[in-house]
Amino acid sequence: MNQTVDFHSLTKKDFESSQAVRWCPGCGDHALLNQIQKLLPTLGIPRENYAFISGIGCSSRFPYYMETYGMHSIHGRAPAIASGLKLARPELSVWVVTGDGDALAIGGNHFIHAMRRNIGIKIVLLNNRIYGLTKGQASPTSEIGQKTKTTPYGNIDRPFNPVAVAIGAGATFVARAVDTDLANLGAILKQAAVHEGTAFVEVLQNCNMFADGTYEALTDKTTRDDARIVLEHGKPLIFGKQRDKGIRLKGLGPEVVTLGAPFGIGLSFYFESADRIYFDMPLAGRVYFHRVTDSVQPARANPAPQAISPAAAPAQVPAAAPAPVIQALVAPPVTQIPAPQPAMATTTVHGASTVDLIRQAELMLASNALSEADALLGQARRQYGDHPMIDYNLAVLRMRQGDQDGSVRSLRDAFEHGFRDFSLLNTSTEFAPLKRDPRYNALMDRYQY
Ligand SMILES: Cc1ncc(C[n+]2csc(CCOP(=O)(O)OP(=O)(O)O)c2C)c(N)n1
Ligand code: SF4
Ligand SMILES: [Mg+2]
Repeated sequence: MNQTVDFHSLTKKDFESSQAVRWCPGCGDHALLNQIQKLLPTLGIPRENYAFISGIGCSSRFPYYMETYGMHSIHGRAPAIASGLKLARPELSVWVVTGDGDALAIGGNHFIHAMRRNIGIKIVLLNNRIYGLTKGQASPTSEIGQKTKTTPYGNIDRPFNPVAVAIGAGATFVARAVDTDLANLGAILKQAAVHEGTAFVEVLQNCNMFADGTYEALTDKTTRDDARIVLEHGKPLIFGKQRDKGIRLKGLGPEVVTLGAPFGIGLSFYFESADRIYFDMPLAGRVYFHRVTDSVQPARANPAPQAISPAAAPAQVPAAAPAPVIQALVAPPVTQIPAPQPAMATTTVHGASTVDLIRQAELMLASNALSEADALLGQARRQYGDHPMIDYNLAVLRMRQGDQDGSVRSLRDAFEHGFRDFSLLNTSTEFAPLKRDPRYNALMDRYQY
């Protein structure tokens, strides 16, 4: 590193190394590099107190490009090295930059313990759902059905959700950002930097060489507003291009509703403490809600469970709410689905992956477009064969069609093909009549234990 510069006068340029940046043009990694180089001079930390540690991968080339101390270390082991450094020199700002392969495959064990120990390192995971450096093999975050060099007929493994893994491992700060939304990425990185414990930031990053467009629905102007919820402190969960979508509780599970629509009751949640509340949308219309610590304030329900119009909703933001802090961005899978208009099914299905077909079918179910859902599930079945989520959604569809026998059959197929999401069954109201059917209980007895 060059000579020490007075940290009061540091600029972005002071963090740019002399190394030529060798990522492909258009790679999402550039965005992170830029945002970090912009952020560090604003933190009031001397440059020699920063260290960037990485493993192996395209993303792990990061330390070369930073004019700070750092180490391009061994595959998957960056958290171990960073932990050692942070323990020996707690005054340092120690960052790990890693990839989905580096952090979650070979380095999975180190990653979870770094969260658990909470010693104050900052971990940024560039998740491109692929091994980029080694030219396109499936990673632990590759999607079901994703075609890669190692999965030429489509990936059959369910992907990790890195944020859920981090929460499960006891992380005290988690966030998710998209590489193309620079303002949001920058704001999240700043929050991570000032967080006292270990902070985890997943960056949804496009690899334009080997998994191009994997987050297209999140980044495309025409779909992104309906596909993302930006969690802002003290603000109601409204999203969508028309700002007309919200989240409400259905039974014990949250669901997406259209504000003011006949079936839309309105918002059920406000964020009291965004850094402790996490939403995910692994499949369309289904949202999991987690509290990360016991100290989180209870989510506040809407005063009256009645339809509210989009125009009325902002009035419910507490007047004295602190300045909004963009904390986390939700979630890739749902975003890959176009808005639930039956007409779109025919235009968007062509060439869609099986997982997209299933998600579109779930959206159709959510808007009660039963014949469209049936067609999509049929197409998914022809394309993929047996898949537990095809069966599960067929079971829902059959219930909606009043075909209880068909629903039981589909549910049995779902179990046969590996479906084990019992919490989903327990909380779903779809199967309420079926739960009194002895065949349902027999299935639960057989597969639950
Ligand atoms: C011990 C070891 N095993 C395997 C490899 C080969 N290898 C290099 S990078 C990589 C995966 C990197 O994927 P990811 O972390 O997602 O980084 P990306 O290139 O996508 O940014 C693998 C398997 C290695 N270098 N060392
Ligand atoms: S191969 Fe993919 S991840 Fe690697 S530099 Fe190129 S675009 Fe980025
Ligand atoms: Mg990768």
